[in-house]
Amino acid sequence: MKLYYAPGACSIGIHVLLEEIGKPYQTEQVNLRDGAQFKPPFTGVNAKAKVPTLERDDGSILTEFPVIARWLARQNPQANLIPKDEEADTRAMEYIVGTIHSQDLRGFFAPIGSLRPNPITRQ
Ligand SMILES: N[C@@H](CCC(=O)N[C@@H](CS)C(=O)NCC(=O)O)C(=O)O
Repeated sequence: MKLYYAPGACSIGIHVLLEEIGKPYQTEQVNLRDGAQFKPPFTGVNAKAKVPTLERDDGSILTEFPVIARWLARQNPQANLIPKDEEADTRAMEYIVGTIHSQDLRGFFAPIGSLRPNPITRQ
């Protein structure tokens, strides 16, 4: 497997999952500041020009953070990354997609106390 990532980007979440799973993987940095996402060879990998992008061992490409996260979790049940119960699984995905991906990842990079909570979710 190979994770295409960028420093300071949400691809860190997939990187964390790969570390949790503990199986070998490769990484390739995509320099978003230089616009590498809009140029070959990366556009040949993911025409949506976004990280995270995951190349699986069969060469196929997965895009979209929640999709990659879910696939990794389901492929690696020993890592206990996702609940087996359907309702708990649904709620976990709701949290991951709505809260961790869209809001909390900012917290990795922003100074403590500099973020205002979402006025609706208060998180
Ligand atoms: N819907 C995508 C969004 C991914 C995304 O926005 N990635 C950002 C980094 S956090 C990116 O690659 N930005 C490059 C750009 O928009 O040019 C997902 O869930 O994976």
